[in-house]
Amino acid sequence: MKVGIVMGSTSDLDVMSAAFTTLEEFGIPYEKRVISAHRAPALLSEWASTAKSRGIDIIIAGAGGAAHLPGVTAAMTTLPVIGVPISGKAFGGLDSLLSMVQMPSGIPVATVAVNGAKNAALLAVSIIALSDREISEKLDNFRRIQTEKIVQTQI
Ligand code: RP5
Repeated sequence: MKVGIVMGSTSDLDVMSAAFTTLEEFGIPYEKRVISAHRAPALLSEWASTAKSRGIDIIIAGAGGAAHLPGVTAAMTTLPVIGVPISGKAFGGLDSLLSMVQMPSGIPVATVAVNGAKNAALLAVSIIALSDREISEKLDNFRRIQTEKIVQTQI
């Protein structure tokens, strides 16, 4: 199973790199691209419509501002698309969030929190874990360690 990660600009890399590191922790292969829905729509169309045939099972799409990238991607593939709204200089990311979350009925985008690239990757891990016992065990272990850290926290 492979994840496709796409973002609208290199300025999104700081946020989106959390998705790379999380997938790497689980040993999940991924492909990453910078493709703007507005500045390079033909390239996005080609990338999204051929994603399935390249062995991609889940797409994570991050964008800021008028963040149409996840929605447009979802329109061009039936693969699950997880949207990461990225906070820009204005509005604290609310603009990006609303651009993603209010998709028209029939073309869903699973939108995570503003700058929630780590959770986007974990959601992809959960989907992969449904049919991959090894990843499922790694995810259980991740949750166990996370819980132990809280239980052992002294203040
Ligand atoms: C969006 O516009 C990108 O996803 C980015 O978050 C935002 C700003 O892009 P740059 O002007 O920094 O390239 O398309």
